[in-house]
Amino acid sequence: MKKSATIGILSLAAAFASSHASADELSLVCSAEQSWCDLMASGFEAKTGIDVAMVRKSTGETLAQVRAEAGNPKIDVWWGGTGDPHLVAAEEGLTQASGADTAQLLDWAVNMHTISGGKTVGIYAGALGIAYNSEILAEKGAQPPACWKDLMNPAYAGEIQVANPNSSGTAYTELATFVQLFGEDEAFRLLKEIGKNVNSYTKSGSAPSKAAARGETGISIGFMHDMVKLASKGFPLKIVAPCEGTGYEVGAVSIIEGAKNLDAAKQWVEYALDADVQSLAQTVKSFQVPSNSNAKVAPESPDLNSIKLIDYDFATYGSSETRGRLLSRWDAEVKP
Ligand code: S7P
Repeated sequence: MKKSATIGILSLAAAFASSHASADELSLVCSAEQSWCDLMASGFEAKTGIDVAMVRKSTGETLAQVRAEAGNPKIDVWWGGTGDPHLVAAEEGLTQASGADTAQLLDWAVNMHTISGGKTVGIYAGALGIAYNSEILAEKGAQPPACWKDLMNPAYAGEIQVANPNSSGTAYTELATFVQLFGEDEAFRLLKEIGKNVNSYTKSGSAPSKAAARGETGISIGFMHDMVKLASKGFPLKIVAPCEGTGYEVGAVSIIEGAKNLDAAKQWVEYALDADVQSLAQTVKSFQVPSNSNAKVAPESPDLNSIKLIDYDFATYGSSETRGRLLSRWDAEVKP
């Protein structure tokens, strides 16, 4: 055989091999905190012998990737991140039924499974809140906020940080929460007013509270469990459950439509819903409430029963039309 033909066959074989990944691999995008992502991936590898290739991405960014790769996905499983974009992916046919066993799961986790026709399922929950750096506000002589509407106070000029809802599931939860609490037009008016005090719209939802902890900004909006994690490390961060009430997330896991490692992906979903696996989250200071009713809840986890939570409408705010419309409006009216 001529040398050029041999090279051709070898490269065809290599191309075939790369498009038919072996059964002991799993390609994962993780939208939770890096330390929890790493713990989950290494635990799965140890348990199953399946190699996990993982990247960490924010929730909105992951949805954009899954949309861009529709028909030829590079990802098998999307684990973590707020549930609304997982529901959007399900509605758009970008994810598939996982056959998840929901028998031990709490109602809010099963709800995601039901709404999506079995294409996503809840793995944890957490409430949205406000954090402030007590040293910074004291230096400025500013009173701490107690309500969402307090964030319009000119005393906080340049002191508020929050993520961009296009890339961040956390910030989309905030946008959807405002619309559900105040009505759409009033929500956008408030977000625009608060925007006058915002110093930066970050890509990732947990970045603002990290910045507040380090003293780079006075106030952040984000998930309370991320704030608790930082406060438990000794940062001067105080956490506020807003007086008007607040929204919450149900973090989710989904298998991508056309996943090349479907069997491994289904094993991941089973693993992610396991009570013992979920109980390990607190060892890396991830303090969300686990979805398996037999998993251990960390003493540090914000108690969702004692926070004034809205009845978050996941079917509506996790729909492709509503998310797209609210993000376009945010771009037109709030984005600097
Ligand atoms: O840090 C954990 C967490 O708050 O991050 C997820 C979040 O959606 C991912 O960050 P983005 O806001 O950047 O998308 C939450 O699901 C999770 O609780």
